[in-house]
Amino acid sequence: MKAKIITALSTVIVAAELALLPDTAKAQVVDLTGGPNESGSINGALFFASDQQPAGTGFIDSFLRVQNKGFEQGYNTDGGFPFDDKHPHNFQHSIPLAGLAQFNLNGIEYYKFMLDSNQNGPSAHQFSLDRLQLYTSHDPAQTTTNFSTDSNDLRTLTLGHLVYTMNNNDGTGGYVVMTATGSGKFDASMYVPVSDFNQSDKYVYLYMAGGDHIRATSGFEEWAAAIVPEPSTWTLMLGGFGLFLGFQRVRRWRS
Ligand SMILES: [Ca+2]
Ligand SMILES: [Ca+2]
Repeated sequence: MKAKIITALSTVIVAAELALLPDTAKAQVVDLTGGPNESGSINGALFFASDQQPAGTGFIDSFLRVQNKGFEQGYNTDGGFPFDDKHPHNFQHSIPLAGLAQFNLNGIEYYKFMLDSNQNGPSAHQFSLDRLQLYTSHDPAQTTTNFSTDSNDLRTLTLGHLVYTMNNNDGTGGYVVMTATGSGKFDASMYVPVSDFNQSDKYVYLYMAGGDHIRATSGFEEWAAAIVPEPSTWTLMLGGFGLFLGFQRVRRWRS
């Protein structure tokens, strides 16, 4: 009897482990629409549902804004606005690799990128992140619109070293679905292993597309990266701390 229970139990455990193994045969779909605790991974990148609200509309320090109806695509570059990426360059620009903050999750170092999506109407406030590629390059202003739908050639968007790809260029394969409400509210965060990035390159490009599985609607989708605070910010913070300590000392001396 006991042996039977153990056998049954180990079958369950193996089945659960198998369910966790990446299934290369079919598309990996990460569905984040179930609530703030949803997560999943595709090709080594981790995706989490988010309802983080940095500071309301207009306060997200975005490096890429993309907007169109139906299908939309874009990437960040200082060289122009090749696809559906939005003017001006304040919100669509290069990002230095050295400026990205690192996060350790289960012993692995990651860079973090956050997506604020905005959808309504037929999309029912959902967004499908259908294509995602990251590149590093020594040049902050590369441009190309030579974007092949040939799923065998992932390097046709020639922006430097390919760091990460979620799926094929034609949008088949893995994708992420998220609840996309509120401008100024992040809907998903993504962690990409630091070891994937070519550290001898200076800049990071992020290419995204949506609309393959759910029509792109409404306002723009915008991306921000978790960055290391600027030295001037640290100076201000430490300066403030110094003032506070000085103030405490004066108070103690007076009392
Ligand atoms: Ca949003
Ligand atoms: Ca939208």
